[in-house]
Amino acid sequence: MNQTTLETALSDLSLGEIRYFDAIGSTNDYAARWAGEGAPDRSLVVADEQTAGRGRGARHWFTPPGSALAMSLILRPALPEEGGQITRVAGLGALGVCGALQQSYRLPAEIKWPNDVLVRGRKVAGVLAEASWVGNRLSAVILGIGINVAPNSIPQDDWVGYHDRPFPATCVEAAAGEPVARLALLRVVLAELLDWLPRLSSPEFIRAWSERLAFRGDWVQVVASKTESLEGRIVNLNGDGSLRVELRSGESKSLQVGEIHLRPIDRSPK
Ligand code: BT5
Repeated sequence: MNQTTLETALSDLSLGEIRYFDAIGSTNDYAARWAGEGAPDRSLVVADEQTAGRGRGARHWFTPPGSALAMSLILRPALPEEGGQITRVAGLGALGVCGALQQSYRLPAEIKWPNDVLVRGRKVAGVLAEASWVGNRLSAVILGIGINVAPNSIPQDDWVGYHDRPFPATCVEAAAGEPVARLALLRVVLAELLDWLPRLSSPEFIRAWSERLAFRGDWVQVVASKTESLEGRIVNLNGDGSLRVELRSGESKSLQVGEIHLRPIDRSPK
């Protein structure tokens, strides 16, 4: 992968500028800076390796060279920040990855709300949507996506970020059982995203996202912080992309994207 092969592979997509790096700290950090300097809408940052890849909060995202996809798409919102825009962009990223995995490899990809893509219960990709502000005006939303492609991209037990890894991980090659060309996969993911982008507020987008929800109808533990968690059953998505859960009391609660983690509750007989 290099600047030329990347530009050639993506030449039929309506993107802004494209910048490729052999190694970078975090593509999201670079994209936020570039957005502040006036990067055109739909500009893309891609790196072969990230040395400081980020998940939500203070978590790390593992991106060794030659085996993963790490990208950030700069989206210039047409509207000022309205409720749920960041949430929907995170959903857009997850839905784009799911669509591409289904279309290219017939993989049954699911979304662990809000931002993980799972295949058969293992995490294959993560999405990090972040707002970039100029003063109090939302200037861009940065859509970061990391996909494990080859086995090397799966974090091992001795990796620094392992201690808080709540989910077993996999990669596209292991799940599909065949070699995967990173650029071809990247192209399909971006084509899917760009296809949904104009319809982010439409009921069909919410429906498509909803249909991909992992653990729908299941009881999950919703972890909001170290000291705060509750149990609920996943009902559905609301129109703004927030997650509707039903609590044990029967009360319905809507969860917004933030520091929320879902953990399935295993109720199978031991
Ligand atoms: C995420 O956060 O899953 C969002 C990851 C977004 C990464 C992309 S790559 C391009 C762009 N630039 C960035 O700097 N970031 C974005 P979260 O739900 O907080 O999950 C993070 C947790 O996933 C970590 O604490 C680990 O437990 C685990 N993890 C880290 N790397 C992983 C990997 N490669 N595969 C599977 N799990 C991983």
